[in-house]
Amino acid sequence: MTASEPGRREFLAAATRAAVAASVAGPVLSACAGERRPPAAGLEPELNIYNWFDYIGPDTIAGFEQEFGVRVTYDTYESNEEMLGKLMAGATGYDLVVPTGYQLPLLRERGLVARLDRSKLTNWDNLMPLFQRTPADPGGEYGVPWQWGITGIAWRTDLLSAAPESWGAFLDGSASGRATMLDDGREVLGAMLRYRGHSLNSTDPAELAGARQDAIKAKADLLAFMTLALKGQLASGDVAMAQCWNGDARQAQRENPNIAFTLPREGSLIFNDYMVLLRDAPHPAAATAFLNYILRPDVGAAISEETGYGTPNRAAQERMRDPIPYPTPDELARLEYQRDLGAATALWDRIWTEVKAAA
Ligand code: SPD
Repeated sequence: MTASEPGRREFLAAATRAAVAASVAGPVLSACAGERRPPAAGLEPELNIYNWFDYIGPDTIAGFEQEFGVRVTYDTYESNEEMLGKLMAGATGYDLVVPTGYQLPLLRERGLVARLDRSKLTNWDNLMPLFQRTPADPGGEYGVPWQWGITGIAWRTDLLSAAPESWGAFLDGSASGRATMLDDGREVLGAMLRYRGHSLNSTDPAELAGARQDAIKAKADLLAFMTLALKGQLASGDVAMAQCWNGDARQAQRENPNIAFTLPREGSLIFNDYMVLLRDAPHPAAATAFLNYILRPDVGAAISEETGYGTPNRAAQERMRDPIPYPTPDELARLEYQRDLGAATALWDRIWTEVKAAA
């Protein structure tokens, strides 16, 4: 396997991130040039957010800064494990992070997240009832639903002769040397478990041994395990087929309409990501104001329009020109939420390390 150069999509994404960084690095200015707007009553002057890459609206941060007089520092990550590793390493200074649902109970157990002050989340009822109470957060007490999505296969209709309908496409040479899978053990081993008809949350050592074997076989034929860079590579045609999240596939489609997205017949995962307030958040009032802000219909719609993921916000969904439809009952029957793996996490981590190290 070889690493590959970032494509135009990454270049644009990097340029956008640089522009956001530049816009948030300076003082918050009011309409009168040079005048610093004071923070809204009771808010700290700063806010530190750590979110997934390419997972926010183009004006979400700037709009909040302008209205609330709070300067935002916005950093990004590529996997839940990267984010958790940083949190576990010690105080980060972050106020808000965006874990996937399966991590929420874990973060609670480890005392890393604060209970939300729902009395200040006056826009909470804009959420669809489905998202107000979820298995990951039954009381709706610890996280504001951010976006939902699914994992599937993004592929180039002009480069492959047929749609990849099975996870087996990564094992049968369908796009030899031009395929990528996510650089994420839960995703890769989860897909291989589904391929063999198992739960993507399996903790059975024999089932995991089969997934390990398939993942190593797939790896030998991949261009790379790739997450952030895959959209650009798909758009350029260096990658013809990729394990991909649906929203990222939509983003890539904007650059190249010859990109399609398929839910494999063996099924896959569906995720809800949540924005949570960290227990040691240095700016809890500004963070809570941000949580209420993203629950506004216009703000929620702009996030979903940009990211291509589903909004949990009913009022936002109603405003969208091209809303992402919730999975049909048939699709839902093939989709599974990830769960915390408990004691089996060590086994999964060992197997993923072995897959990454395999020749
Ligand atoms: N570009 C942001 C993608 C966010 C995906 N989060 C959920 C991953 C589930 N494994």
